[in-house]
Amino acid sequence: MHDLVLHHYPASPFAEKARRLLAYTGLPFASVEIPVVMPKPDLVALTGGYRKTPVLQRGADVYCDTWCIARVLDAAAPDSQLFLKRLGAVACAAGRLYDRDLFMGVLGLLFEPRALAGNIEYLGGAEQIQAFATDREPMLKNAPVRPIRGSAGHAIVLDNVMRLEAQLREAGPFLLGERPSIADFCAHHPLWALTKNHILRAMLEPYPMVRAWLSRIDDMGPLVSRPMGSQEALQRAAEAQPEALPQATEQQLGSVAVGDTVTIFASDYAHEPSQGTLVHAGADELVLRRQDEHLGTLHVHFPRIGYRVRKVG
Ligand SMILES: N[C@@H](CCC(=O)N[C@@H](CS)C(=O)NCC(=O)O)C(=O)O
Repeated sequence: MHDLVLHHYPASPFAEKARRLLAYTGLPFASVEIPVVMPKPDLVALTGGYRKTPVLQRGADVYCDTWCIARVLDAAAPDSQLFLKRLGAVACAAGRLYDRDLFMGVLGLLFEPRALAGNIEYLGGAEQIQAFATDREPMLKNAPVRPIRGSAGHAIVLDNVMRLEAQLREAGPFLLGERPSIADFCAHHPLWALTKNHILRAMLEPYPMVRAWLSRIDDMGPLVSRPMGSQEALQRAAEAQPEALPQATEQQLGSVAVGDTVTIFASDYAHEPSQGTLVHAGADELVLRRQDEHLGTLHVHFPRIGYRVRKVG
C-alpha cells in the first residue's frame, strides 16, 4: 500500500479537520503544502479540476473532501470507529451540519470589520488577506452556501457553543460519549478557526467545557508527518497504479451511468469540475478515472453527498 500524502495549508480549517483525523488515527503521512489561493497547478494535476483544501493522495488514488478522507482513514485504522456503530447516523447528520452551518457562521464572524485585525497573524499580512479576498469572492459568487454575516452568523455560533457546553457537561468527554466520532472533528475545525483569531477567541471564555473539549482534540497525536515537495507527490502518482475499485454497488444517478464520461463538481462552492470516466458509484463515493498526459491513470474519489455528476456530450 502506498503512503498517505496530505495536500493542505496551515490556515485551512478543513485541513485542520484532516490533520486532527490523522492525529487521532495515528497514521503517518507526507505533508505537501499547497497555495492558499489559485493557481494550484500541482494539486489540480492530481484532481483534474477540484481546487478545495485538503486533498489526500495514496499513490494514483486522489481523495477529494474531508468526508472521503475520513472514510479512507477509518478503513486504514478501524479501531478509530469514526463512524460509530451505535449513533453513527446521528454522528454523520450532526457532522454535516457543523461542517456547513457552524463553519459558515464562523467565516461570517472572521470577516466582520471588528475581527479583521485578528486575521493578520492567522492568514498573514494585509497583502495576503487582500489576495485571499480577491480569490474567494468569485469562488463564492452564486454559491448556494455563503458565510453567514452579521447577527445571524453570531447567533448560529453562539447557539452551537452554548449547546455544546451543556451537552459536554452532562455527557462528555466527546459529543457522542466516551469516544470521538466524525461529529467531534466536524464541530472542532470551525471553532479552531475562531480561536486562531485573537479578537474572536474571547467568545469562548465563558465556556470551559467547550475549551477543554477543543484542547482534548488539539492534544491528540502526535501528528506523524514528514514534509514532501509537490513534485515528489506527482512522481508518486505517476509511478503507481490505482487501487482496486470497491465491489460494485451501483447507485441511481439519474441519466448518468458507470462507464459514462462525466464531470463531477462540488454543489456548494468552488465549482471547478473534474472530468473523466465514472468507474464507480457507491453509496459513499463516486470514482472518476482520469488519464493524465504526465501522470498516467488516476482514480479521483468524491463523496456521494455534496457533489453533482454531469454527463459530457
Ligand atoms: N467539503 C469540503 C470543504 C473544503 C473547503 O471548503 N475548504 C476550504 C479551505 S478551509 C477551501 O477549499 N477553500 C478554497 C481553497 O482552499 O482553495 C471538505 O470537507 O473537504
